[in-house]
Amino acid sequence: MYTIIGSPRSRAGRVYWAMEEMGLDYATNPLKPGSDELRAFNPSAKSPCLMVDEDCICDSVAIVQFLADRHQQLTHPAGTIERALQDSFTQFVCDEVDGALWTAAKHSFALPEKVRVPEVKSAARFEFDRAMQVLETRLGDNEFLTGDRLTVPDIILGHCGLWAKVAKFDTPEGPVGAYFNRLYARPAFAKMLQAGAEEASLLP
Ligand SMILES: N[C@@H](CCC(=O)N[C@@H](CS)C(=O)NCC(=O)O)C(=O)O
Repeated sequence: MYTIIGSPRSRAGRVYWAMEEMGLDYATNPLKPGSDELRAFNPSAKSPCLMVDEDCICDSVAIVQFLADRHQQLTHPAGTIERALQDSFTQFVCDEVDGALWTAAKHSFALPEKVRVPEVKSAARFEFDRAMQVLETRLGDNEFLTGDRLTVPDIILGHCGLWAKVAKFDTPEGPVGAYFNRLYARPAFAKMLQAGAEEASLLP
């Protein structure tokens, strides 16, 4: 019923992780970002996409929130204040955390070399550090972003934390570091990492 299109070592990892958290069955098709095969599913040739029978959904946040709504897990119900606060966290993570990491990635390798502006990367680090400070304030004493249970923005942010490690961005210690460690300790997160490691071992 579900096929994840995209490598677990891309933003598709968020979908793998969410599927594992929810105990859902899925098939995989780890197409490469930018490939013509992926463009057949998403005109932007970006991953992830999710096939739901014959329908194709693009964008990691849309996919994870769709799964959460459909299976009534990892989310507060639509139309509640709790859900509005949850969505506010999701937007914060996309704008300020993913945005900073993606800007650095685009100007490191994702854009064609001739249009890259390497100086932009220091601004991206500045934005990331500032977002981590805001995160510390917004997280407060909560175990997860919206309180005591994992919801969609935790998945998106936890994946960004992993991405930050790989990109050698510093994540703070203290409450934010402890929060990320709680996410990394989850068995479903480990399953996502395992899928990525298995895929890497298959590469030529
Ligand atoms: N907002 C999208 C971003 C998707 C995206 O940029 N994916 C990257 C891989 S992590 C990609 O496919 N990049 C290829 C490109 O930019 O050409 C999402 O969260 O799914």
